[in-house]
Amino acid sequence: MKTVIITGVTGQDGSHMVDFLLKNTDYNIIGTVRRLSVPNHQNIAHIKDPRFKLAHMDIGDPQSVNNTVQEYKPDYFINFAANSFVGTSWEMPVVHMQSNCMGVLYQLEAIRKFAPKCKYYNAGSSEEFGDVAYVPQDENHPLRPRSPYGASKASARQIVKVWRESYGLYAVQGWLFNHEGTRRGQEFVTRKITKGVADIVKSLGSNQIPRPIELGNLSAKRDWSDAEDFVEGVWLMLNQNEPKDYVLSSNETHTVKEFVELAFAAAEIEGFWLGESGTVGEVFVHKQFKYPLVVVNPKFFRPAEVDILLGDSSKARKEIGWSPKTSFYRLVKKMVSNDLENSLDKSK
Ligand code: F7E
Repeated sequence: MKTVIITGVTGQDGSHMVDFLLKNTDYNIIGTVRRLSVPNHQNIAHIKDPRFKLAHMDIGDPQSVNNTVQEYKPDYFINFAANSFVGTSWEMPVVHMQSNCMGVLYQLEAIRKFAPKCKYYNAGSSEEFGDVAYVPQDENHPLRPRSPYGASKASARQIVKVWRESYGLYAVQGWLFNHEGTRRGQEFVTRKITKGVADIVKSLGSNQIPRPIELGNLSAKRDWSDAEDFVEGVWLMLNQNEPKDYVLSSNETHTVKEFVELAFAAAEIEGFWLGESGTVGEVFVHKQFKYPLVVVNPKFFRPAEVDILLGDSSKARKEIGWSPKTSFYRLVKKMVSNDLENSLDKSK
């Protein structure tokens, strides 16, 4: 029986990867978690399959990484653990570089020494493309990161490449464009909006004036997909004849503003925009009651923004047979419905 190690298993991508592998393979899965005084296992609480086990490992500690790889001698190692929030990477650049880049180096060294046949995947990001040179971005786009987070992922990419070419390891790093879902952390803009919409529905239902959602740059354009579709793409990337890096994306781009409009529409709330577009005075207002539903707070602006991301995943579609199944519209609807259900549950 083959063994897969997955880091970041309590997060969105790691937990979906466990679900995917339990459903589609008969492999044993070791999900690594670092010790926390208050662990958050919400995303894996539903998993009862005995093939899934947790092990303690800290990606910042090379000794613990070595021990884990030595003990389990995995056939696959999927690294989803990261400091993944771009916004805080300016506040804590060192920790981003340490976990997102040095962490990868420790893992590759452990694999080289103790499990050289192991297939390795590191989560790369469209943030590596940064202030883009052309649209849409494909595998040939230069690395031009705009954030410490993007720089850490671009550096990790070089390490993966060097270890692959120097030691013949099967090591890949896909460029994953934004991917979201019901397990998305609440600081990311999509979940912040869908959770905010659910809170507003609840307030309106109890005749209270709703608290508006405070956002930053409404004009940013992102290529959003469903995280559940992406874990399948990662698995396909890990199972080619030759190790190759691919872009995974929906090949559509939408503004944060469009996400807001669709999310309110999914909750059957009608609103309209007031104020000059692209300014801090811009506000989304309830059509009937005129309450502000979304306002701009400059606190959420970033020191340097990636204005547009739009992927071209045609190579992955052609060569590994991957394509996303969930449309942008369905993704927004699914996230809003989930947050509406959660907020109804809590009010019972
Ligand atoms: O921001 C704008 C913000 O934080 C998306 C991570 O998974 O995808 C993700 O990174 C856009 C940006 O994701 C708010 O300025 C406006 O332009 O949801 P986000 P991200 O930075 O694109 C990539 C591919 C990764 O690899 C990352 O790990 O939305 N925006 N207002 C806001 N963003 C946030 N978070 N909060 C706001 O209030």
